[in-house]
Amino acid sequence: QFKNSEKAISYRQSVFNVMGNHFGQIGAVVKGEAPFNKDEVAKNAAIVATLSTLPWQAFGPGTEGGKARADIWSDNAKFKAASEKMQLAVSNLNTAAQSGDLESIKKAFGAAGATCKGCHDDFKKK
Ligand code: ASC
Repeated sequence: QFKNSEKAISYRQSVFNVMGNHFGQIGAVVKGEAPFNKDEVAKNAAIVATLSTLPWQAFGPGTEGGKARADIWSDNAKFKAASEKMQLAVSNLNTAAQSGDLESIKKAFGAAGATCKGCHDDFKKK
């Protein structure tokens, strides 16, 4: 799928970048910095949920580099578990967003953000 490690790194960084943008748009609503528009939040959550499935294929053998820590490859089961936790949390956020209930969205957003941070703490270089 990727011609070389640079392509894989660029792919996964691009996905995380776009994911962070749309997750951040929901965050602004959750923090009261932007008005709550149900349709916008639902759209952003669906984008995040779809994107959350993509980066993992770009962490294959021989694609070390970027801000990825070596633990991703040396403790791949732990990385995979963390990625699955994030995908589940983001899927729950999407469910809440489609319901349009702001309190549920806030809760699910906090839970999803914690899985982003957890994985960064363990697997991302500072
Ligand atoms: C974001 C973003 C992250 C997470 C993380 C949550 O908006 O880009 O990586 O939230 O900061 O703690």
